Amino acid sequence: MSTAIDTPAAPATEKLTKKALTADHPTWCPGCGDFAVLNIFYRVLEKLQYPHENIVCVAGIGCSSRFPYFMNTHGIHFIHGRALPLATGISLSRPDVHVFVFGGDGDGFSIGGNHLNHAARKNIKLTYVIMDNFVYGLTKKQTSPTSPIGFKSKTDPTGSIDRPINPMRQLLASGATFIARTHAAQVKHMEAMFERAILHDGFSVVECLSECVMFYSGAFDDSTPRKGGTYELIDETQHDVTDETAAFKMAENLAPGKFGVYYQVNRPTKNALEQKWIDETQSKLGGVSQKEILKKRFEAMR
Ligand SMILES: Cc1ncc(C[n+]2csc(CCOP(=O)(O)OP(=O)(O)O)c2C)c(N)n1
Ligand code: SF4
Repeated sequence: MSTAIDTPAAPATEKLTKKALTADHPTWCPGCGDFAVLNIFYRVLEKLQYPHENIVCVAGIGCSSRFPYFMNTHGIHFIHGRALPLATGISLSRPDVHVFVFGGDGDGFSIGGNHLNHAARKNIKLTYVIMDNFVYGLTKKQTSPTSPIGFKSKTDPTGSIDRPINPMRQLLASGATFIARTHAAQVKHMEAMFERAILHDGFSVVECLSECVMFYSGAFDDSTPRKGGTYELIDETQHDVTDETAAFKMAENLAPGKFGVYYQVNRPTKNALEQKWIDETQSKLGGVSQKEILKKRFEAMR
C-alpha cells in the first residue's frame, strides 16, 4: 500500500527511553492524577519502542491538555475541544505516525463532544486518553459534563442539576471500536489499558479517572480501595468484549462501576478505506499523483 504523502526516509532511531521522551517539567498541581497518566504513557511507549520521530501527541485546552508540552515528541496544543479533527487529519495523511490525543472531560465530552462522535464513527486510527476529573480544572471549578448531580461549582453554586453523561454508553453509541475505563491511581491497570488501546487498529478510547486535587478532591474515593472504595475489574472470562448489548448493560451504573475493556471489535478504519479508494483512483487514472487528483476534483466542483 502506498503512503498518503511522500515522506523522506526515516532517520536511524535510537532506543526510546523515558529520558528521551521527557520534555518540560510538568506544571500540574502536586498530587494531580495527571502525573500518573504521563508516567504510565512514558512506560508504555518505552515498552512498544515505536520510532521516536513517528510519535505525535495532540491536545485541546485544559490542565490535562498540557500533555504535549511534557512529551518530547511531535506535539500540538490546539484549540479547546478541537484536538480530534486535527488528529484525524494527521492520522489520515501520515500512515507512518502513531497519533495520540489527550484531554479532559470538558474538552472531550462538552465542547469537543460532536467531534468525538464523528471520529469514533469513522473509526479513525488513533488512541485517545480522556483524563476525566468530573470538573473543569484549568478554569478553576466549573461543572463539567461528567460532574454528578449536586456537585457545587462556580457555575452551580447550589449544586449541579443536569444529568451527567455516561462516558461508556456515549462512546458505545458513537461507534468507537475500543472502549476501556481505568483509574490514575491503579497504575498497572492503566498501563494494561493503554497498551491494549494503542495496539488496537482503530479508534481506541480510554477514559481514565484522574483526580483534580485542587477543585474536586475525593471525587473517586468510591473506586479507591485505600480510601474505602472498591476497584472492580471486568472479568473477561464472563464479559464478551465484542457484545455491544452486554457492554451497554455493564455501563448502566458507573458509580463507581467496573474497570477494564468494555468493548472491542474490528471494523475497517477510515484510514484503510480511504487509502484503498486513493489507490484504486490512482490506478484508474493511470498513476497520477494525489495532488493531481485533488486538483481535478476541485476543478470539477467549480
Ligand atoms: C473556545 C474556548 N472556550 C472555552 C475556553 C475556556 N476553557 C479552557 S479549558 C476549559 C475546560 C477545562 O476542563 P477539562 O477539559 O475537563 O480539562 P481539565 O482542565 O479539567 O484537565 C475551558 C472551558 C477556551 N479556552 N476556549
Ligand atoms: S487544577 Fe486540578 S486538574 Fe488542574 S493541575 Fe491542578 S489538580 Fe490537576
